[in-house]
Amino acid sequence: MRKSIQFLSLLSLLLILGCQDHQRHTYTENDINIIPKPSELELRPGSFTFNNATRFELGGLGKEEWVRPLVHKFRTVAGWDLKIVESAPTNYVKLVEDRQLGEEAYRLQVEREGVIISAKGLPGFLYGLESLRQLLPKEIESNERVVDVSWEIPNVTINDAPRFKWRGLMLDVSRHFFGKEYVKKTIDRLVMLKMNTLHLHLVDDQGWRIEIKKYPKLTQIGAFRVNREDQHWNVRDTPRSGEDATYGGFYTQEDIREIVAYATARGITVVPEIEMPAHVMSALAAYPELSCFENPIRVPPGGVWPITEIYCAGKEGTFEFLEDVLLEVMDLFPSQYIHVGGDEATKNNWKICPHCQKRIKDEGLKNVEELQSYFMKRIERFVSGKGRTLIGWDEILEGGLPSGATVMSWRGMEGGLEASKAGHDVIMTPTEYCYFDYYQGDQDREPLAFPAYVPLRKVYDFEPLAKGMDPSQENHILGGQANLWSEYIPTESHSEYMLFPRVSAMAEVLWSLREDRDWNDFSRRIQSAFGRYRLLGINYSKSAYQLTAEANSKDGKLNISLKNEFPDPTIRYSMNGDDLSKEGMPYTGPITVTGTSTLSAALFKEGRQVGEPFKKHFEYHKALDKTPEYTDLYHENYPGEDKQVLVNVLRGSKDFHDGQWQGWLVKDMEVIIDLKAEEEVQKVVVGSIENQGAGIYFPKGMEVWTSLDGKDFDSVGQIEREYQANGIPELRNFEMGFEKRPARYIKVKMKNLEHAPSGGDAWLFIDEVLVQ
Ligand code: TNX
Repeated sequence: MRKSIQFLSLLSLLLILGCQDHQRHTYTENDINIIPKPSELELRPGSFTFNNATRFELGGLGKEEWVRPLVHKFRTVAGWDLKIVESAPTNYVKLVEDRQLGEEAYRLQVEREGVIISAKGLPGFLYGLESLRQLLPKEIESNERVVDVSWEIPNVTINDAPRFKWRGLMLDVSRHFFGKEYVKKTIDRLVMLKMNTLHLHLVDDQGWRIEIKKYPKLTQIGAFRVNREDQHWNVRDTPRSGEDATYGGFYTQEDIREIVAYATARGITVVPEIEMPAHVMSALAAYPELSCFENPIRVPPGGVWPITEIYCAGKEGTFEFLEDVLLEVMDLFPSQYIHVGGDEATKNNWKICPHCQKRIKDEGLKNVEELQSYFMKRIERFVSGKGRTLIGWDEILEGGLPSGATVMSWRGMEGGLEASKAGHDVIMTPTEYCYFDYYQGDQDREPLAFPAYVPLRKVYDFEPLAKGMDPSQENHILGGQANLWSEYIPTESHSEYMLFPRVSAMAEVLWSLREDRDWNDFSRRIQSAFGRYRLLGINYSKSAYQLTAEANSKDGKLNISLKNEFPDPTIRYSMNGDDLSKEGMPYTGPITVTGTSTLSAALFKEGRQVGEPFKKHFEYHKALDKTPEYTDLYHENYPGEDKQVLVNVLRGSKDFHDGQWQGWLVKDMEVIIDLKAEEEVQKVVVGSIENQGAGIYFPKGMEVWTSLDGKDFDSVGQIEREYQANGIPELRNFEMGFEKRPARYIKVKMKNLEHAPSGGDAWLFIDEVLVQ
């Protein structure tokens, strides 16, 4: 009896195993979602399945820490304690040294017996392990036990190596400070994406973030500012006298050593940036003697523009200070490259400073541009004298580039083209593809950001080699980098939101072969990666799921087309607020909106709504498609997308570049609209935007007139409005109601504030004049 039970249970075990074997996956290329895409991948039939007897064989390489993260993951998700052993004849993950492979290359072979990763050393082994991790089911990223998952991976051979050797991310830890734990977390994520450079922007006006033993006030004073986090970056009140500077932080030298060691063990180089000669008000607040006129200044709590408080280029003391600082920095950072900024210096002080003028004379320089060049060349000599290589932003080209300098090209690709032609190395970081402080979705739906637009697709379209480069220039392009400036990014979760998923697109641009770049294929892989990011607790952005609308009006009717960046989107829409998942109609082509209504729409995947829904209200009115006549034409930079833009029913968004806005600088907006026939009118509504940080202000008044003949106009009302400080971009309607009256012509005037309270000329922006 007993025997037969045993026999039965053995039978059922075999059956279960047999079934499992049966249920084994048949994989296709579409099941492989590695980002960045490997340069060579062969998929073979069959698979390997991890179980609690799988062993790691390191072949005497002795680098247990390389595989520890994966061992740890299996302990978490499966409860296994996978062993590291001398030799595992079967059921193995083996690391095998292969001296023939390139510095960062690896080979990953998966067979029924196990996995073999070959590389020359670090970081190839890590990259192989990262690809292995991405072959595993996404649940491997879970931080709790998971059941019903078979840890099976397809049989593949991957031969992989990067296209570019500089695959960078810059974190601006000055405008907002991010602690060392976040930096280490970010390093882990860069390794996951096979990126290899972390550039830390350690110095800027709003905070000095690295302890320098010889100059303790840099962090005692320079690392803290008064707290104005409740105000828009560009309109923050300056510190009041006696007010404590409480907001900020810095890395001690111990912290820096910890970060650098952590990065080095993961194949990542940390490149420090010590800004000069501008973006250094934090240093001048601590040591005013380093400036031309030694004005006592405080660390500014927000944006400063233009930046006129800069280091004095005449005093020897400035150079002594900078050399001392750089010595400590070079001692902490083994990086070959030392970044010294060089951007955005307004040299007004240099023009009138006796020290600077003397320097200009003594050195036979022509002007302050050449003085900046002198400054950077002198620092370059110091840095290269210590065996390191200087990097600067592309402004270091102005007035003569220091020999031996590497250029980070940010104002487009031109700086990089010029520098590479002159035989200098270049890292490409043009704003329009690489600035992750810019919006990645609709400005009305996104958290406040720098007012420009770099969606996921745009990052993916980045190409570091410019057209027209010859092969020798191409060889000077070391790679590219994403820059996360942090003026608008106060928290870690917000930083993650701005980084992901755009940094994954950047990783692929910089690693994968140019001919493999395929948006449709990436779309599939990135959406699969979202599942991993979720399990990893990364606050990634879902903005790529947003719908964008394009509209045109014709013969008094609006046609709206809806789009999404990902291919073949399933979109449902409804008019007037119906529940999209129940009553939503499938979107098949442009929707005609014939009267006042609200359009809602959303993207659906496998029957479920993904991303935020899209919602727009269209208010029909009597001026639709009429032609406004302007007293003073709008500014040539802001004409709107066509002549009818003020009366096309389409409203502007907070993106004042979206084509729906017309702008007037200092001047008022005054238009006359001919309704083409006598109509009963009783209200005029005018849409405006305020973005004080960008110099755009609500009107200071409004007046409306009506007329029957276009000659005699009756004023029907007038409003005056006081200026109010306003920290955030805001849309607002200005309304004028009056007793119903017949009219054919409507005249509307919106008064420009003319002069911004902070100085400078004021913009007035209008998107629509509604006549009701
Ligand atoms: C320009 S890029 C800057 C930064 C700002 C950034 C905002 C560069 C060298 N300078 O100081 O943070 O724009 O996007």
